[in-house]
Amino acid sequence: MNPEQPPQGPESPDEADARGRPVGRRVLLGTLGLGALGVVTAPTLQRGLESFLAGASEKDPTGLTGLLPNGGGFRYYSVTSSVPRRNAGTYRLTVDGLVDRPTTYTLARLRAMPQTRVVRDVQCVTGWRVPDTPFEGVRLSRLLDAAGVRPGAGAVRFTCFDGAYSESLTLDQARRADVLVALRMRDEDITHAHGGPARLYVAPMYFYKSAKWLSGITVTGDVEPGYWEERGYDIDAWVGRSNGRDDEPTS
Ligand SMILES: Nc1nc2c(c(=O)[nH]1)N[C@H]1C(S)=C(S)[C@@H](COP(=O)(O)O)O[C@H]1N2
Ligand SMILES: [Mo]
Repeated sequence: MNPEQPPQGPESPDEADARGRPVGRRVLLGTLGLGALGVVTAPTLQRGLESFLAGASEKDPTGLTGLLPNGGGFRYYSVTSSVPRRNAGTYRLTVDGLVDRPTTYTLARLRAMPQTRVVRDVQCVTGWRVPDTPFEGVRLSRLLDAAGVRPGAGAVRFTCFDGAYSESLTLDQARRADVLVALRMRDEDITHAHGGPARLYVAPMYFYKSAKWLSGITVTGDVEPGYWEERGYDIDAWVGRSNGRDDEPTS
């Protein structure tokens, strides 16, 4: 069983109902269904829904998944039941480890750097795929070059301000032109639910590599398995060439 997926793995509210899920989840998915139809649009309502989702996850030990309002097919994932909010005033991204110049970035400073836009499909390892999704932000390679990676370094570890999630890439993977510290998604600032104000975006790999709520980039000697990788997912997560799946590559 894929640990990311709820026990019966519903892919839509209707399927969920047909399978006679417990009332709690039916209510949750029904509410999300309304949102997906565009009924929930105001930011304040969306915020309310997010906290409702956070509360619901506490009763669901499998973790929280569901369709987001106006989510365009994306599902909300978090391994924690709540995540603190960071904004332009409070957000910080630290680059440290085997580097000559450890650096802490504010959001303003990241926004002032050259921005790269990448448009690819998004593929989750549980099966869902969203076509042609624009992500925009600072190339990870640029941040690594600015910090000055030391000889002997071989990997990069990512940590998150949810306090739980982590990810990793080899240095070669991290230096790809389609790997970003993304500030925008679908041509809008990344929302809290999608991991804003900044998330990792690793275009050629399953979406679990794209760590939300990114707060730390640490250059290391060797790859350290990330959150899901300690729970069975492949560390080299190329779409279509890992995790026993044969999806069309995304990049
Ligand atoms: N911090 C954090 N990042 C995360 C996750 C998470 O639970 N926590 N889930 C991963 C998985 S499995 C997926 S599919 C995507 C979901 O991103 P979305 O919620 O924006 O659709 O985020 C990835 N990054
Ligand atoms: Mo995922």
